[in-house]
Amino acid sequence: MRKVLGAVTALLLALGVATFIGLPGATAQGGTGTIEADVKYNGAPQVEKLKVNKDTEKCGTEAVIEKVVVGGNKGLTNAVVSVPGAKGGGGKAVKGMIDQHGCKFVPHVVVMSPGDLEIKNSDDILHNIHTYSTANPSINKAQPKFKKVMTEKLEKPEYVKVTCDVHSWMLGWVAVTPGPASVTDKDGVAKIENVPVGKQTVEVWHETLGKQTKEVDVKAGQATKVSFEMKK
Ligand SMILES: [Cu+2]
Repeated sequence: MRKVLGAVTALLLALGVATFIGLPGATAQGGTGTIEADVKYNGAPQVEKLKVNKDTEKCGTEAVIEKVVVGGNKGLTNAVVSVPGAKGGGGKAVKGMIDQHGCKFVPHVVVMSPGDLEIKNSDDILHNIHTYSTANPSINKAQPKFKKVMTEKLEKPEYVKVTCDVHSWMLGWVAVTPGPASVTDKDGVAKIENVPVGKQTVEVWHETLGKQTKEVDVKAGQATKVSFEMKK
């Protein structure tokens, strides 16, 4: 009996020490960490320019369609970085919001949790919202100038293309992601907070360069860095 008690005490002590100094394999404490993704593109930017002759007082006379935006140090802008498997982590649901402003969808790429997408019209002219999707029902609705805000539902994870049938050049994307997500900035960097600790798959998606995934190991209260290089 004494031997058994001794062994149990030793085991408890070892576990206690392991937990205290945070050894790998110590009792899981849960918690969340941050992922810092760095997305690069080793190619030329792709920008199209178009003459505009409709609603020019709001739209201007030239439309700039930014398909691939590359910043300093080859950073790729407008890529969605997400952790699709991290459902129900420390993250909160994110409501989608897109604005038809200056005859552009602002922001060009928006991320949201499955649920409501709020569509604004701050132009005081007629716009339309037309989505191209497979998992979600398609939306094709006029948004007259007096309709400042419309709310639509996108319940299923998907990358949804958004256009306006009134202004053919208008193009935006809505990323409906089950887990936490973020969009890369002008340097190609995206930070995702509140990712549950442990092995996670990070997904990067870009409207013209496709998708890539990588595995990371997220540690509590720490930033885990991951780099991607998108190809044509
Ligand atoms: Cu429009």
